[in-house]
Amino acid sequence: MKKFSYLASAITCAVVLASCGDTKIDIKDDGGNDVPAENQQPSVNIFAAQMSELGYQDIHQLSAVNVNDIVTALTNKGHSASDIESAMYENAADNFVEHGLAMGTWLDSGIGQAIVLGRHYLSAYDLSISNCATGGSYRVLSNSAQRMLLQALGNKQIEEWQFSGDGQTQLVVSGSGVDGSYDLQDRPTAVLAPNCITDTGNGATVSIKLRDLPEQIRPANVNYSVRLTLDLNHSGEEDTGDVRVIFRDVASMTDDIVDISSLMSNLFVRWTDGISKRGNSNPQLDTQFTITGDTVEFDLPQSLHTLMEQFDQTTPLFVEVAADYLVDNEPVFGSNLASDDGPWNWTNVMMKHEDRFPEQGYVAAGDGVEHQDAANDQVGEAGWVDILSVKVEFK
Ligand SMILES: [Ca+2]
Ligand SMILES: [Ca+2]
Repeated sequence: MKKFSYLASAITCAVVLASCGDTKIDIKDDGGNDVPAENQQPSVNIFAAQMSELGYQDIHQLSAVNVNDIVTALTNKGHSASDIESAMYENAADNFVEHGLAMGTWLDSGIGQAIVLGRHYLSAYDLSISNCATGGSYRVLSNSAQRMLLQALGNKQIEEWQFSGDGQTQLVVSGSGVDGSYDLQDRPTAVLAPNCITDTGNGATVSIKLRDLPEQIRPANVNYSVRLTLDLNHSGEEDTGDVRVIFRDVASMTDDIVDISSLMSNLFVRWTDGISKRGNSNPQLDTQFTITGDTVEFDLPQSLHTLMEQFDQTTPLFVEVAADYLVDNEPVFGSNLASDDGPWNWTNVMMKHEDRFPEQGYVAAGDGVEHQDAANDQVGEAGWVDILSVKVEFK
């Protein structure tokens, strides 16, 4: 059973979703919602104390063997695996970039491998099979310019990787499962590929019930979006290793009226901390969804992306729904009825109507739990954005 290991240090990262030019997509995250929860571990310094007791002084000098010694000693003293994990992380260095390694997506195109370096996490991908990727995320326990101690999120194994190269344009990695010579990429397209493993058989559906999902919208007048953010690495913030699913209208300069069921849903993968990349540069990252009444249900199989293998009932998540209205009034249109909720009966139309669940931070997904959100607690008047419930069901 995993536990939540929230960062003790709040890192406010302004998250900007890259605009891609071909659409009016303009979904700007406010970093203010991303403050990590308080670290709740009971014994912050147990790792450091044990380290010292065993004669180790500097976490940056520890090897994987040293760390395993310390973990074994703590286990023998009766500390739980989750406490040790928290304590270990608490002691980990917060200096990934300070050692001169550029964050971002690194690619060894010769052997088909990519590494996405974030502030506290990295994801490693095998791209040797064309049009798909396998991989996993690691927590950075300690690092220096030449070496890094990592813990795999999946099997919790601790690994020690060595680095050489200038760390800005070139990175040579050894001692890892992804040894190679990497170049820093301008664009992260390499990792925007579906999971090579398609028969995992697992995955989840996420149902988001709104007070009044409109039947039709006019995309020229509103940016409408439903966003699901999964903290797959349990860091308590949005960073490398996380994904986001966005259901949104595709802009059009025309005055077209479109059915809500014609909107798009895509998986977005981080190419480094702070920046999300539109996932649908690979159409295989389009996510399936179903509209039933006022509910949007996303189908999220693990085959969608290798990072989705981390999605389970302990995964922290939040949902945001927004209707950013660009005009100050809009009469009833299309198949909508005057009695439906809509801009024709709001006092203030031209604003960003918005709701979030939970109101702050994250909630653990659960399995089959219908998380309730208050009605009418949205910013603005739009029932279109008012979340009533969120439910995750694993298959
Ligand atoms: Ca995270
Ligand atoms: Ca609500």
